[in-house]
Amino acid sequence: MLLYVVSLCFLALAWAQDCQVANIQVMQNFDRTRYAGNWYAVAKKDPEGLFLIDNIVAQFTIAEDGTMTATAKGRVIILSNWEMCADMLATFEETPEPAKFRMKYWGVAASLQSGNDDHWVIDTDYDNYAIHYSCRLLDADGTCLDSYSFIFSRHVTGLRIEDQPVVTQKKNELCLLGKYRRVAHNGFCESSS
Ligand code: RTL
Repeated sequence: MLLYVVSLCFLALAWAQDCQVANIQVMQNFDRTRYAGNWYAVAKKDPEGLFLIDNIVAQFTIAEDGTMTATAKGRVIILSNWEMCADMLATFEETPEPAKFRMKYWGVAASLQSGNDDHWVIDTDYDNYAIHYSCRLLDADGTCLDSYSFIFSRHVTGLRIEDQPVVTQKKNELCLLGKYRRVAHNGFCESSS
């Protein structure tokens, strides 16, 4: 009997997790003014290709007219062995859902990557943690073929113990549990700021 109940629970969990991008729950009543300010990336799931490596700090700004922009820094390696601190800029376009944006981004140096990605805020308490998600490529079955995601903290030291369970749960809901790597902060990008 117990075994039956346990297997039913697992089945229910598997059902709940269909990994369809269209079914991903984002932050309800997202308040961008509370989201503004500095966020340290403490963990990330990488997309295909070149990406920010570590020392990643994002700063979001809300203008008087409500538009959101951001800057980001992070260590990158370009041309296969040239290490530098990437200085990035971004503008955000709204969508009908307040926590879902389109992000146009580019590097201050022209040699850096530019692009246009989804920028979804999955969950945040505004004061400690935020979970970001971006799917770059949708598969024919509605799941994501190429995604990246950041776990942001207001604290460079990482997530508070009490925020870890909810972050783990959200990673799981994104079907990305086990795919994140810790993001180190050792001051690499601080001299150029
Ligand atoms: C995040 C939020 C804040 C603004 C920006 C972001 C993403 C930056 C990316 C940069 C990639 C740079 C590369 C450079 C090497 O050429 C989501 C942190 C701009 C994705 C790969």
